[in-house]
Parts: sequence; structure tokens; C-alpha cells
Amino acid sequence: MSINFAKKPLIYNNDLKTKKLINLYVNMLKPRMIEERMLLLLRQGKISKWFSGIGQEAIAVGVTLALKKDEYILPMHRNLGVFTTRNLPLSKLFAQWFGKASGFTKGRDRSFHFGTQAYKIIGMISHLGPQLGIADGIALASKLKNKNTVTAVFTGEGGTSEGDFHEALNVASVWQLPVLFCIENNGYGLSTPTSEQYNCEHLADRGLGYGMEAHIIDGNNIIEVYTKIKKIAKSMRENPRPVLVEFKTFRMRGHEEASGTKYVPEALLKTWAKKDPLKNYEQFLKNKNIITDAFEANIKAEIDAEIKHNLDLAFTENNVVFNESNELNDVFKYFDFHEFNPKTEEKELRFVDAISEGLKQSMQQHKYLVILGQDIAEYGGVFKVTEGFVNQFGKERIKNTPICESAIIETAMGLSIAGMKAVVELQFADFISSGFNPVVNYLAKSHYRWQQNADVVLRMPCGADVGAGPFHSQTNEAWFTKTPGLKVVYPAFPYDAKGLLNTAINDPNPVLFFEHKALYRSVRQLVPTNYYTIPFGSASVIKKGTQVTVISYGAAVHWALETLTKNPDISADVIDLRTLQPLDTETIFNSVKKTGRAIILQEDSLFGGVASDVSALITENCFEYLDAPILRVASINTPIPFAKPLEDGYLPKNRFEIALKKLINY
Ligand SMILES: Cc1ncc(C[n+]2csc(CCOP(=O)(O)OP(=O)(O)O)c2C)c(N)n1
Repeated sequence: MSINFAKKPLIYNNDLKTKKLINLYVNMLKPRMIEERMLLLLRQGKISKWFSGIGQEAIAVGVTLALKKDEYILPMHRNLGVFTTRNLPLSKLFAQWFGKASGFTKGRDRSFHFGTQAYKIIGMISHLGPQLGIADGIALASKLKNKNTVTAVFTGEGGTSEGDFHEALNVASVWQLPVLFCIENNGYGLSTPTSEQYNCEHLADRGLGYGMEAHIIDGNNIIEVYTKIKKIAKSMRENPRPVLVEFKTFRMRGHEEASGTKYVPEALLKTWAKKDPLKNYEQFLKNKNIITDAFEANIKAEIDAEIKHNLDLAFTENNVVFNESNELNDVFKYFDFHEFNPKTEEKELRFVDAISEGLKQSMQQHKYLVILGQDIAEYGGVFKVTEGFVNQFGKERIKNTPICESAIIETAMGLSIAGMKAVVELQFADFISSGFNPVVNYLAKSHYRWQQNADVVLRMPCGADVGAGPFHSQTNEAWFTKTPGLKVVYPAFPYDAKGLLNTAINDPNPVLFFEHKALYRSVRQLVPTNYYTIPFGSASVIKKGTQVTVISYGAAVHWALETLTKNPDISADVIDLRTLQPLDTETIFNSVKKTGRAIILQEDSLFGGVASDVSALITENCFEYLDAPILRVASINTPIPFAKPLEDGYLPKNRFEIALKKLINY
């Protein structure tokens, strides 16, 4: 099959009523006129950057009009027509582009990098692909809540080369999610032509490989876009399933204005100029006597006045002012911590059972909580944390996933956008690297950028001392404590694990919950049988002494305690941090001010770990109280080796005792 859409004659189907035909026209005209104005402002140096969608308006406008207002759309950088067709206030949109406080991101992000729940638009992040998986999550929520809605998500043909695209389509197909995947094939991804981007005739052909219905639509024909998408969307509501649509179109201007179109053959631009969706449609409406020249002039004057008025509003608004506490306060959604007290009835539980019990009781607590993970349903997860859950809560809420960390973390974010909660079990914390992008760029930054929280807990079975080598032993908390917008929890005892997990699930912000594998079946404790919570940012002082403050978290807490048991003459405060972000600095400082000596023991390799920051904080805040230098004890700076003698040498267990004695004798 070979279709050259540029040469295909433009045929409009005239079954639509006059009012609808005019509506399509006006909605296409508005983004074109806004863009033309922006290009002018760009030349005058009044805006910094512009990604043009000129020539592609029929796609954004046609899809938006074909969907219902309460159906989510996830547009890209050339889809101004989605925003204008959903009637976003133009002054707010312009303020967004100019970095003003009344913009959708209060000046914190540029262009179309924002979402708005009020208009059911979820904007892109720069990385292009992640929103495809987010659409899966929104569609999953729709399916779980029996809402019969369609979620439309856009990508360019360049974006289809990203792993996110393949993962998202696969998940949507396996779970039969009502996602309308819209590829705008506009010929170029920056300067890269389609021939260097993919090696199949049509991207729609890929639908077959995913077991997905696919269509090719002329993206420059508004009536074709609107009528076909309307029909497809109706059938997706009746029979929920994903559908892939490839819109053939062309990028008429540079990738962004500054980069130009020198690399695009002139002939190609000329051919596609003849296919301008707006001009051709305008002519068609005139030929059919549906609109007149006078109508065109009037409507253009009206839109022009609207643009001018709203530009004035945005331009006259004062520049945004930096206020540190405003900035910091928006990193996380406010969490109204509710304390559920532990009752007196207790049962001895292993670390793994305490986590399992917390998770189960949270599932009972939250009707809209879903757990996602590899092999977590009938199999119960590789560590059996969710054993038996599927019988109790059903396959809808305990979802086995394909092996695709990115798309699943994005799905969890999508669930949150649609008002649900998600826990994702990473099979091993090491594998988070395959889903790193959505964690640090999407989950972490959304609330700061446009007040969208990520109600997601990522469970991270982590840690060494289990003879599992470089890819099943990492304790990678420092990858995340570094990133503003993430909370990081790392319990060492069953009691804490259960209470902190319950809090993590209640917290509307993204939480990375580290569970040390070596503790799962080796540590036991009496744990209250009821549902209870423990606040974040509160370390526990598990041993009191006078000579030294030992600060640690996770399995290393147990190593510190073993060392102190072997050395009963050393009198130490032992602080188990429990949560790394937020960090309880008050408990640390109070103890160090009392003992005058601090040693920090961490399992992770030394450089750039949590111990370094704790050490710096103590220096900055307790310097006058110190009687000795602060010591950090950590693993050596190598990957984690497999063989026992090598792993023993890597870990800091044995070095800790020597360092502790050195500090006491300083
Ligand atoms: C992960 C990532 N890599 C590279 C870029 C730089 N970049 C931004 S848009 C773009 C081209 C995208 O092409 P396509 O998906 O076809 O969309 P189009 O711009 O043509 O509409 C590139 C390379 C990016 N934003 N993110």
C-alpha cells in the first residue's frame, strides 16, 4: 500500500450541518491567527521560542471537537488547536507563554508544558514519550470506574521511536484500554526525515504488531479528521479498546522558529502548501456558499480583537517575583497527615509480613487504590508480598504488568491524574533505572509545575548482602533524594515499615519506599494488628548514649546495632532516619549537640550518598559542639560484586567498627 497524501485531491464530504461546518472553520482559524501573531512577537523579540503548528491545525481541532468535553486530551507542542478549541482563557495561555504569574505554571515552565484539570488537558513534558503511558493510566481509571470515556494522546512520528511509545501501546493493548493514540506524521522530527526515523511504510502498520486497530487519516482535511475520529471514538466508548491513528500531514515551518527549514526540499514545501487545511477548507465553504467574504472578515476581526485584548492583559501583568517560600511550598501537595494510633493487640511479624499487612490494610482503606507490578497477582510477587491479594481484591486492583517500568510508572501517574491511587511494585529497586525518566521528570515535577500531584508509591526491594551481584543489590535512594519533588522512605524495622507504608499511601505525593531484601525474612518484631500510620520526617532514636551519635538507615541500622552489642563499653545514641526526604534534622542536631561526635553509616557507596549531606548539615549547624571530625562509613566506590568475599569487602559492615573506635579515641 502506498499513499502519497500530498498528491491526493482534497475531497470534502458535505454530510455535516452548516453550523458544524462553520464551527470547524472558526476553531481552525483561531489557532492560526494566534500563531501568526506569535510569529510577529517572536520577530520583535517579545517571546523567546515558538513551535509552529501551522498546517497541522485540522488534527488538533478535529480530534478535540470529536471528543466529549470531559474526555482527557494529552497534546503536544504543535497542538495549540486543542487548547483553543477547549476554550482556555487566552490571557492565561499568553501569560503562560510569557512566564507570568497568572499562567498555568506561574512562570515555572514554558510553552505547552502544563496541564489543566478544569479543561481536561494534560500537557507534555519535554521528553515527548512519557505522556503516552500517562494516557494509559487515565484510560485505566476510566475503565475501572466504568466511565466509558476515550483518552486521546498525541505524538509526532519522531516520538514514536522512543521506548515509551512501544511500552504504552503494548500496555494499552494487553489491557484493552480506550486510548486513542494519535500520531501526527509531519515528515520531520527536528531535521530528521521520516526515512531516518523508522523503517516501515506507514506508522499505522505498527498497530498490527500490537494487536491494535489502526487507521490512516488525511490530517489536512478537517472533515475527514472530525468525522472519522467521531466515529472511532463512539465505537471505543461502546467497546473499550485502544486505536492507533496515523495522521498524514506536514510541518510547514522550522522545528522551532530559529532553526528554519533549509534542510526541507523546496518542492515538498510547495506541494504541501497547496494542502493548507485552513485555506482549502475556507475555499470549500465559500464555494458551497456556506460562508462569504464578509463573514470571513467579520470573524477574523472578532478573533483579532480577542487576541489583542488578551495579549494586552498578559503583557501588562507585572513580571513574576521570586519568593523562596512560595517556590518551596509548591514542590509538594499539602499533605494533611492523619494519625491512626497503633492499638495494643500485637503479633510478631517478619519485615516482609509487616509490609504485606500494611499494603493489605491500605487496600481496604482506599477503594480507589490499585497495585501494579510484575508477577504480583496469582504469583504473589517475587518476594510474596502480595500473596493472596488477588483473591481478596480481584485482578482489576491487583494488576500483573508487562515488563515495562516506564509505561507502568506513567500509568500510575495517569491513575493519579484521574483521581486514583497507585502502588507500583518494582521487582527489584535496580530496575527503576528502566523507569527513571517518568519518576524524576514527571512524578517529581508535576506539582511544582502545574499543581498536579502524583499519588503514587513506588515499592523498592533493594540492597546487598544477599549475594546477588551488580543488578539485584543496589540501594539507589540517593538517585532520588537528590531530586526535589520526591519523598524517600527507608524503614529498618517491621513496625516502622507497616506504619510508614500506610502513610506513604495516604500521602498524595510520589513516595519511593525502600524495602531491604535482606531484612524481609531476617528481622521480626511485635507489630500492632490494626491499621496505623507513622508521620514522615521523624527519625527514631533506638538507643541512647553519651559518647557518640550513630546515624543510619535501612539494613545498616542493624549492622550498627550488632557492632555496639559487640562493644558494650561504647555509649551511643543510635538514630534510625526512617525517612530520608523529609529528613529529621532536629533529632540529628539535638543528639550531636549532646554527644559531640557523629558517625554516619550508609550501605550505598560513599560519594554523593545521603551520609555526605547529613555530614554537611551537621557541620553547618553543630560545628561548635563537635569534638571530632564527622565520619562517613559506606561501601567502596565500585559496582556491587557477586561473590561473597568480594561483597563482604565492598560493604562497610567491618569497616564501621574500626571507624567507630577511631572516632571515640580521637
Ligand atoms: C527525549 C528527548 N530527546 C530529544 C528531544 C529534542 N526534541 C524535541 S522535539 C524533537 C523532534 C520531535 O519530532 P516529532 O515527534 O516528529 O514531533 P514534531 O516536532 O515533528 O511535531 C526533538 C528531537 C526531546 N525533547 N526529548
